[in-house]
Amino acid sequence: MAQEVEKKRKKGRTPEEQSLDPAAREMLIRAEQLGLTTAFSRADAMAPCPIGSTGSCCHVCFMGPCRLVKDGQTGVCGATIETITARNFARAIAAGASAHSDHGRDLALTLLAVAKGEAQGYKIRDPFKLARLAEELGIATQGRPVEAIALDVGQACLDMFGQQTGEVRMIERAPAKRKELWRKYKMVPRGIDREVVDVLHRTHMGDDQDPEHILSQGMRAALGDGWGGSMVATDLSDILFGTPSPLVSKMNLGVIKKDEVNIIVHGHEPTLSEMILAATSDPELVEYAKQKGAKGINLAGICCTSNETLMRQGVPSAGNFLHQELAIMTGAIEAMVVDVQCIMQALPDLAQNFHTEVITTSPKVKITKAIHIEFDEHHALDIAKEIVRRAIDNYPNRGEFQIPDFTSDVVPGFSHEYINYMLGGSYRSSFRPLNDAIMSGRIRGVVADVGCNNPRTTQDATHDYLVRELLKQDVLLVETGCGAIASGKFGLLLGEAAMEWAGPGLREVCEATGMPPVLHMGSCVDNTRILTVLSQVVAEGGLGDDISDVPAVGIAPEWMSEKAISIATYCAASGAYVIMGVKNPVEGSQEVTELLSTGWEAKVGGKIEFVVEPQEMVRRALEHIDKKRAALGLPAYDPEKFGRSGDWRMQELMALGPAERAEALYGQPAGD
Ligand code: BF8
Repeated sequence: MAQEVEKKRKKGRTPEEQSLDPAAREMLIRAEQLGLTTAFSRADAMAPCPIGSTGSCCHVCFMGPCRLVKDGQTGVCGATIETITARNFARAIAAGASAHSDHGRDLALTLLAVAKGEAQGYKIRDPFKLARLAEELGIATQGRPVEAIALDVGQACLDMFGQQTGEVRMIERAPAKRKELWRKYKMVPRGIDREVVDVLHRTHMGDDQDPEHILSQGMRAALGDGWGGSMVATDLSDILFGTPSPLVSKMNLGVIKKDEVNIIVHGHEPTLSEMILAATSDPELVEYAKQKGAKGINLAGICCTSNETLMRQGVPSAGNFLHQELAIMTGAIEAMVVDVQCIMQALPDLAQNFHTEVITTSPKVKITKAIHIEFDEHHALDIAKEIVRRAIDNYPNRGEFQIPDFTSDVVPGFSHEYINYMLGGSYRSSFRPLNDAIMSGRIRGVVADVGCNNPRTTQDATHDYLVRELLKQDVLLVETGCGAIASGKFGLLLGEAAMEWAGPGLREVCEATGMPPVLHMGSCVDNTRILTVLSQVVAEGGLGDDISDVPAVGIAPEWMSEKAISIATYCAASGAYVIMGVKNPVEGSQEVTELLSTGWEAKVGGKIEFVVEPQEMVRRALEHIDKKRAALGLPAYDPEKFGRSGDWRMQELMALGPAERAEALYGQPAGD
């Protein structure tokens, strides 16, 4: 069999080259044995378009598309390579910001429906967060029923999308200096939708043709995502489904159960998946599953839907973006229920080889050959039950299956509220201990490892490399999206990772607080939690007076989506240094490449650089962190200075004989 597989593999990579994950490798071998394609094999078979991939193809009008391949060449209208690459990049920001922000809008509509008593099965799980947000938005809370506050908050959030003038309210969370800078450059979003429309307008044929000017509006639209749509999504999800705090769960394809009805929720919005979760524990449906010969109903997630249900309810994660086909490939999935974003069109065709039903649910997303059961929050629980019943009915149709026996324990659930509480305790919750640890050099700096998988790289390999190397350098890691799932699959979202990987100073902090050295902060919309943490760290004092002063870096090493471009842009516009892997989408223009890096750094203090080599990503991240430490007048990072306390120290001491131990502890041998 192995030889046959080898013969079939014409020029593609081996499973070891395609993924770092042993569960994925097992499924990739199965795919070859069954003669099925995956995103991995399709990526191997199809080289990226050499013109489009560098941002050099202009298709904003129908005199073209114009493909610029020679120095000095222009499009039919005279558009230069600089204008074309900048326009393409800005349009990607607009699309990414739209996807994130629409997610936020749907949650505002759900909150309004809940407030009016029209959303079946939902309730407000975090009324305290609702009250805090209400106060922030200038909405009265004293003596008012929760529903009345929710109605006003939902409406205020919804209004931010269609607002035409003024400033999106959430930017008030940013440090004062940052807001001044945004105001100076007219970059404060006036309304979430408005800035996206502005990008689409000005990149239409014959409008804005100055790359710097186009990209400046790109930043404005992205800020409308990060400090607008996505921030609304995070806050309202917490209010409706609970603000995360640490819990224990499992990750990887081994969470699929051989003797239960397996349902995978995949996509992004928690509104549907939370109801499916409720339906899977309905006693009648559990009994129905047993009648069909299953031991129960097992729910697992993929992609950011997984992050949403994992962070709040501990629902196990079957994996990240590139696991969606591999989960179906097990042959043990009765239903894959999807909503929006990051859903491969290949799923329904692949599912035809098994008994799996792919069920689309969003009014915005239909896929040919998938079953469409449209979701509506007014009848959410009934629809969720219908879907679960359908999956149970499908259980007897299951044929031969193969579930990789790989899972890892994980501890996710680090909302910014919990990090605040964890560091300071309930009586003095604050970011002071984190600031102190960074200022003393115990923690060298912070890196956010975020973003997707991309089949053009080895799945998870760069995420994994970065995390381990940066931990060794006493860098605290925060993670979201598919990057967090990559770390989870390799056992890095656990306190034990500090003992194994963290440098001496970081290990001391982890031992003292009990926190893991890699904090899973949620889905991609929850990158806003990172913005909030950075703003609160600045407010706490000692690490400068703007986000751009903090020794912190964002890295999206395996990115692939337009949402990743929007996130990178709002982080840079907020003052962060962002490294993106895989490839440079504006490679066609050196000028625009520099504009995004040195140009933006001079203007807003943050920048985007495209770096393919993982070692170079680490080098640049550390260099930036050390540069920011020096600018703040903090002591230079010195790994020798810390690590002389805590469990690690205890282990060292216990390994010594009694006399040496006494000498190490008290400076003199016992009995002297
Ligand atoms: O929003 S990290 S592959 S799942 S785009 Fe998609 Fe990328 Fe995963 Fe979540 Ni984010």
